[in-house]
Amino acid sequence: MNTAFLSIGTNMGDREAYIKLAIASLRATEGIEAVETSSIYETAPVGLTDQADFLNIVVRLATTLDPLELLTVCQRIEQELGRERTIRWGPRTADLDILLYNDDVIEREELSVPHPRMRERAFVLIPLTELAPGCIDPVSGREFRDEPAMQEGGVVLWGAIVED
Ligand code: GSY
Repeated sequence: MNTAFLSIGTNMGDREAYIKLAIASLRATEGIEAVETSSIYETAPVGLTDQADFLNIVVRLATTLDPLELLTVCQRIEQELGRERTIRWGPRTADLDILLYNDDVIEREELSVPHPRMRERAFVLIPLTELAPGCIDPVSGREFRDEPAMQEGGVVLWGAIVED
């Protein structure tokens, strides 16, 4: 069994509903055996700042899927939830990024793991370290909770996932 962490972000429409749908879709996927969720955080947009605030969470998966199969699942869920890749860094119904896959370091055209920008993103680091406080960066060997970006503002606890 493999352990993977994903980041899920949304800043369009009913943001909580999109997060719940993404999780339900992960749970219904063959080869994903367990899904644990962080709290939901409301986060100021990073990159293109003139857009609505995001809801972000991180999920931990137990999975038999390999990294590229998991990438395909993430892309399928983004499509199911109506994501259109119009503006780079722009608003989206749901964005699912693979952050970590075991302690693997993957550099392929389609996929880089650990996610190349995760160390600079408080909206990733804060929910990740809530779920896995001692989680270690397989590249640097340092704990993610020691990253300077953990101290940035703009990330506010919004609530827990309430199962329907
Ligand atoms: O890469 C994820 C999409 N995204 C986000 C996000 O999920 N949250 C915040 N706060 N800013 C973001 N900018 C982009 S692009």
